[in-house]
Amino acid sequence: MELRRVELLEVWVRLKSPFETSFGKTLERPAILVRAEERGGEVGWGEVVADSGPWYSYETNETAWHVIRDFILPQLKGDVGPRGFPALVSRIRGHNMAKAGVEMALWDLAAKLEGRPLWQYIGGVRDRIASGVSVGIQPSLEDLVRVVDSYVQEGYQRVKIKIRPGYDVEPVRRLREVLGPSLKLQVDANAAYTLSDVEVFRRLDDFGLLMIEQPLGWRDLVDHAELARHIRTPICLDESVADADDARKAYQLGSAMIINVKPARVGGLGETLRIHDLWYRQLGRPIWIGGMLETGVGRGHLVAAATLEGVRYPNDISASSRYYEEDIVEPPWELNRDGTISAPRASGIGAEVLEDKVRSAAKRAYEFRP
Ligand code: OSB
Ligand code: MG
Repeated sequence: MELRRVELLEVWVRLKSPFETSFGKTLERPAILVRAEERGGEVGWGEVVADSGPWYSYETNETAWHVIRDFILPQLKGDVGPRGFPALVSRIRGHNMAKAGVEMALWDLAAKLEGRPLWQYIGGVRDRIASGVSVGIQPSLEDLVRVVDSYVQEGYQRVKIKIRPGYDVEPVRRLREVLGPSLKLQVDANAAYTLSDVEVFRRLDDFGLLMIEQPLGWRDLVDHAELARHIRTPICLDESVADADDARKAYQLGSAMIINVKPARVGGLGETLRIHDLWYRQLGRPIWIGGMLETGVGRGHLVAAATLEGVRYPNDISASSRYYEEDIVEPPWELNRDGTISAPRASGIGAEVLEDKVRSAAKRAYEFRP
């Protein structure tokens, strides 16, 4: 397809409640929305999830704005599509969130041009996805129990809690005591531990967790493989897997049984599909889809990814209302009573962006004409 213009619109969105992890606390986050319009006037949307500081990864909204404006957009001349996009930007090392935001706008656009929901366009196999919730570090264990219980009442199929040194075994023990052994529970350390903490993970083995997400270094594969030899709970990698090649190495080393695939972290839906092909189709191991507190735009892409066959655990894809007072799409993403989110019937990501609202709220904008 031939593009007429591509716009970047940066909005800041405020969370309903602060989201605290081992690397910091988020109250408000930048979202760079990518609006790609082709010659016939059809429009696709993507979202860049890079935060304002380089804490989860080295990318920030500033680095993403720079890399997209100065290096990615100039490549979008002539006939471009989502499948050919990775080759256009392959000279750019890293900056996967910047690439993903643009790539996903092209996927939404390509699916819309064919009049098909994005999830069907990428080969998804289910029309509802299992929804879990990721719960930040809480001021007290009482707060944690109250917050987790309210999400369980809403119907979320599993709970992930953030942990960090000093806030790990006790929160898990408390949740098991109060909410029982059948709650699907897992923890995410966001790389806050080292191999010298193996005893913490041995103790967590007693609580029947589904998995432990990214316990060790953000780029590490070797130490995770060593840790896996000392504990029973499966290890799930998040930060350490930036592409399908990392996934292959994680398999060869024995670093993980499961991968939390975040389309933004791996550079988009194309690389998501490659990881899925390798990890699930070839190696027979499960994935699930993680989030980065996306607005309704990025969430649409997450929902599409979660319809892939190899997604075998509930996802970090919650309803719009879990994050924001008001979303920037219509309809907002809603949780069904059975703890699922329905994959849309409408074409593309299946939700309309509230464009007037986005334009009037935008802190900055940039327009590229190929
Ligand atoms: O590690 O999965 C993570 C949010 C921001 C940065 C990192 C992570 C998270 C989450 C939230 O856990 C998942 C969601 O979008 O609900
Ligand atoms: Mg994580």
